[in-house]
Amino acid sequence: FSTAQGLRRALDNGGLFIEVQPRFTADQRQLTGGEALVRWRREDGCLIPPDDFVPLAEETGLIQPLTEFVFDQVMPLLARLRPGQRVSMNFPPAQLARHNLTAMIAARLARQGVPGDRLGIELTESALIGGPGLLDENLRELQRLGCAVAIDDFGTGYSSLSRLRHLPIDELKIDRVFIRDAARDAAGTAFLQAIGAMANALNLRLVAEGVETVEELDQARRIGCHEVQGWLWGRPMAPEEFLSLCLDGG
Ligand code: G
Ligand code: G
Ligand code: MN
Ligand code: NA
Repeated sequence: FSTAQGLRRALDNGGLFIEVQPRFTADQRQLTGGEALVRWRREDGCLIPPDDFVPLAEETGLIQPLTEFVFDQVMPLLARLRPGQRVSMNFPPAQLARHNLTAMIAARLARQGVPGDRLGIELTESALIGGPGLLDENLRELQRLGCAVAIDDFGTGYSSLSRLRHLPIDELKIDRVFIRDAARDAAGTAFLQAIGAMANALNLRLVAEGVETVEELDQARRIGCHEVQGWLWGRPMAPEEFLSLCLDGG
């Protein structure tokens, strides 16, 4: 089973790797970039999903080396993207509320010789619980670097609307349960429409997550989602495969 010790060994011995799931414009299906997703291949061969070990990493202090590992994998990809494309990373709130975060990211971008707009930052809505602080400050600085800041899994995390309104963010990624429900019944459709209206009012880009069917794609388009991510158009894949999609122009 998965232990902190096992995860630490994986960090040292190459047991972790990333996949990248592509993102597309909702209307033209043009590739806009992707999302980096970490995976753990345990020594017994089991593939452990991040939902199982990211919380373990957060509890044991391994989240910082894990985040560094993902940076090490993602940064070289950025240099190989087409202009306008970006790869986003997932951050637990605590990792975004660290001192010197922006300086560290700026230095990594400079080392690759790429502009900040190639990197996306995803944070879960639970980050919005609590008052403004270092997190907000960091997000504002990251935006100044050109990084796009997204709220991930939107709709599941009890965020306060007033926080949402004042936070420095660029986009909402609608959790896949709302995309699924919208294609299912009228109440689900109404709910998704409300999310779309709110995002419009707040001037936020909308990304639909977990789009698996044409019906779900239609719903996402109908409420004005700019971008789409999901199995219908692209599963998480090896970074090299993702890069070849990028160069094809998607
Ligand atoms: O495919 P999927 O099972 O990869 O991802 C499940 C969850 O794990 C998502 O909520 C995602 O935010 C989280 N996750 C995936 N990769 C990372 C990562 O590199 N860092 C962190 N902190 N979370 C990740
Ligand atoms: O929480 P976050 O959005 O970062 O996690 C993305 C998760 O959603 C990853 O586990 C990814 O593998 C998964 N995912 C991506 N597209 C789809 C999809 O179309 N259907 C389902 N069921 N999961 C998806
Ligand atoms: Mn995400
Ligand atoms: Na999400």
